[in-house]
Amino acid sequence: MKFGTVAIIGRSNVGKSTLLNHLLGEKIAIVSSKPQTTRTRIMGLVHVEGAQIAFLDTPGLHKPEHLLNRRMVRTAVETLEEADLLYMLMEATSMPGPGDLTAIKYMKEALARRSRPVILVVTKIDLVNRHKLLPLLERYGTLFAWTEIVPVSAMRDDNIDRLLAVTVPYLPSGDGAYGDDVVTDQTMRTLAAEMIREKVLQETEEEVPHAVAVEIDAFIEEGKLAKIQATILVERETQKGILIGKQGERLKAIGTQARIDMEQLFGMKVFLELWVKVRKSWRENEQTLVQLGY
Ligand SMILES: Nc1nc2c(ncn2[C@@H]2O[C@H](COP(=O)(O)OP(=O)(O)OP(=O)(O)O)[C@@H](O)[C@H]2O)c(=O)[nH]1
Ligand SMILES: [Mg+2]
Repeated sequence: MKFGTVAIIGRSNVGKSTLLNHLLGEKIAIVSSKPQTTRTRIMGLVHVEGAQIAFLDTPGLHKPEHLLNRRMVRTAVETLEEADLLYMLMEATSMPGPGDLTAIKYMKEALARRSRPVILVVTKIDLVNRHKLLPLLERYGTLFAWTEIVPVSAMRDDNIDRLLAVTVPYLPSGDGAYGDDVVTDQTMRTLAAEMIREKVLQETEEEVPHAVAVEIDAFIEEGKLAKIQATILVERETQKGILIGKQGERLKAIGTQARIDMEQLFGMKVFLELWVKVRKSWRENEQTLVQLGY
């Protein structure tokens, strides 16, 4: 039996959370086209023949501007330090950029302290022609002595099984640390908050997505019904106005979409109430960040 932890790392937006969800076959990490979507470490457990693998999704490695972002990068680096095996993700849509090189720098620092196998996962191959992929893989190959290079498309579930098969031999021997029915370490409260935040990210632009956090005020289960009350925090009055929208339309759309997703994931009926509150500069406030689980 093999058991180990695999850190999924890389710059923002390369497809880390999408890969985690498709490795699991279940959506536990939120995804968006905006950078810095993931703010915490998210564990997803995969049980395969002869092995249990704890995948650890991480925030994208980026230049941090706020205390929140410094804590996000710290979370990613800590995960990088702890995991048994690393997946470094880079996109097939472009040659290596400054963000990728920064991610490699963090990785090398961690490996200097403790060497581990690193699999380069080249993501989003559905977006490029086959003949463009080869030179790209060659170029990525020169960046580091990767243990393996596996091109994938998480969105199309292309090569995900192969990635799993390639991974198992590099895991340490040992019994699985979790029960067969464990899928994630995320609580229902956290999943609910994240689903709301995902809809906010999809519905807003520019600085708004980054200035938003979601707090669950109440989560009451009554049989097959969950009554959830949540507050969306923003940093300014103008952002509050944008989130609420004309006659509350945008907030209503966010609530409806989040509720539909929650009902699907939780397998229960959901009654969701949302509020929007301004909390100035919450991204710089240590106490608020801890409270929010960042
Ligand atoms: N076409 C295509 N798009 C993908 C694929 N994987 C991810 N994406 C898209 O890439 C964007 C970023 O995906 P995420 O999974 O949120 O990326 P991430 O690396 O977790 O981003 P952060 O959490 O911000 O660091 C989203 O718009 C995804 O839909 C893929 O295999 N193919
Ligand atoms: Mg992510």
